[in-house]
Amino acid sequence: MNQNLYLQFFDNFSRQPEKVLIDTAEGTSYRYRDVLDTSRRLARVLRERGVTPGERVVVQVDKSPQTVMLYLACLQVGAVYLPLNTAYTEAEIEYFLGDAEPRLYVCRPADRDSAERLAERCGVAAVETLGAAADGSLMALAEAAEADAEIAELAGDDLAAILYTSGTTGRSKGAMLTHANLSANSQALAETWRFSSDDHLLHALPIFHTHGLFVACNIILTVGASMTFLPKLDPEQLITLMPQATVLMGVPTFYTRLLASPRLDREAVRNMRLFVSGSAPLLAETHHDFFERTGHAILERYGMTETNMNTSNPYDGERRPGTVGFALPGSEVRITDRDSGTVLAPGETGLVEVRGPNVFKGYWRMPEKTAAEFREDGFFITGDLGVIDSDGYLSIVGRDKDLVISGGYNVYPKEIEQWIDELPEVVESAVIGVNHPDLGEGVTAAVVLKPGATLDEAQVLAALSDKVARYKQPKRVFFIDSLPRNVMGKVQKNALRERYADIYQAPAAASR
Ligand code: MCA
Ligand code: AMP
Repeated sequence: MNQNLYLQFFDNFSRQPEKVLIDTAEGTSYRYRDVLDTSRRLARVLRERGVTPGERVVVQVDKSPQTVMLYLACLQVGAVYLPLNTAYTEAEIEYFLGDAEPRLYVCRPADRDSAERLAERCGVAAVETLGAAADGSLMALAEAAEADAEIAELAGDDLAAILYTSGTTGRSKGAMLTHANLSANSQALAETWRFSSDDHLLHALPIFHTHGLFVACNIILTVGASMTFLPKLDPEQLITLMPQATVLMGVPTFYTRLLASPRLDREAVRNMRLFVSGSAPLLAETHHDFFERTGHAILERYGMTETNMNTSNPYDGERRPGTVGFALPGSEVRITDRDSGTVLAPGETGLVEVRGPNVFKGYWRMPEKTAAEFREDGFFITGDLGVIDSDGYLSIVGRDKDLVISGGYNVYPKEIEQWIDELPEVVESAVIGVNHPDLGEGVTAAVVLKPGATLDEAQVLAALSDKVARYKQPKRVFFIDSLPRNVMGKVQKNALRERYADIYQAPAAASR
């Protein structure tokens, strides 16, 4: 049987062709039949460009309904969809192109020249462009192409997507997600969160990561619902649109910014049935404040690029602030001892490990890294620290991995430290996440200079500007005489976090 994820969505296109699938704040709407037609034309273009099953299509474009059509076309022809954060710099993209060896690279129209340069350097055969206003060479080709209805025959284990996640050491790793992974997870979520074709989602997340693409779009496509695509978070716009919607998905910053608006009240949310939060810890305080103001208990869930979604608070039943709920249907979660690997009892804190059809196939061309993160019995070691209480609720209490999560985006300190350490004036540096009222954690650097060297904050930031995406760059840089170390010589990042704990709390410093 053909296990292509595309087939999980396909019935909705024939069942309800006239229904709107995606609309925009500007008033443009795309019915199921429009999306099907354009995605089939794009499928033809992909095939004409020589994209065959298993080949990668790298996509770094602004959010638009056409991006979803391209994603569907990739699924249809069996290509591996590889979205990239639009904030990535040329230096970052070059690595991804070289590592993934895509057949086609789709970029923003304004990036065409640099994309062609990069493609040539990395041996990528074809470059096309796609703009947020449905402009660019790809859509022009699609308009001229015949619709292609052939659906690639695939096994569940075949790759649907690769998403790069940075690592605690060295190079970024491409997480290989299969058709079966994405299919199982969107079905489990649709069931757990009681999605139906009557739902209308407010979609203000980016669509180059798991949250906005697989959690949000795949659920909508699975149940035949609809969504409003918004280019980015604008809390006032969300509040204005809530009366026409039923569900919102966001990172915690969505909810703190919504709460900052006096317009958020019970009347504004009267038509909404569900608010979901994930990608970073939601403060219990935010959960309580939101409940006070709206009468809605935000439903917090926990996931990872490698595993899709693992756990969720219940739809019916108590949504406990500060917890991420229970394993999704078909998935398992356990807590193990960090050193011995033995399974721990409820109430004991240890490593969070997960197993299930949602868990990825491995890292692209990195079998050893993949093997190192799985137990022999198939559990994946997430690198998060957690505890399961006596009622079965999981809480994420920390991270074993050195990771900062800023506004829902992951930043691996090592990557930033390496660039700072390359500066001739610098002896060493440590990058940490410090409590930030808007972003949860603010990327912060502590830098030790060579004796007699001079360097200021602006110079460090300028040196990073073309190296790493803006959201990864420190919000503040501090200079210190030496980094605090334990007896083993390991940098004590906790001590640094304490030292700088208040820097983003003062109103002036909190500004971005
Ligand atoms: C933007 N900026 C940021 C961030 N976003 N800085 C640090 N962290 C961020 N997250 C910077 C920009 O570079 C810019 O800097 C300035 O802030 C304003 O940019 P703007 O685009 O206007 O930002 P914004 O609209 O205020 O965005 C903040 C945001 C956004 C709404 C929190 O980052 C966002 O939508 N985050 C969601 C991320 C996400 O989808 N994560 C899911 C990953 P300057 O002005 O200096 O140039 S998937 C995942 O984690 C797993 C699987 C899971 O469980 O979901
Ligand atoms: P990513 O690698 O971008 O997919 O980010 C995954 C990481 O985000 C997880 O390993 C967790 O550390 C974190 N995360 C996601 N959801 C939550 C949540 N609800 N609470 C705490 N941490 C979360």
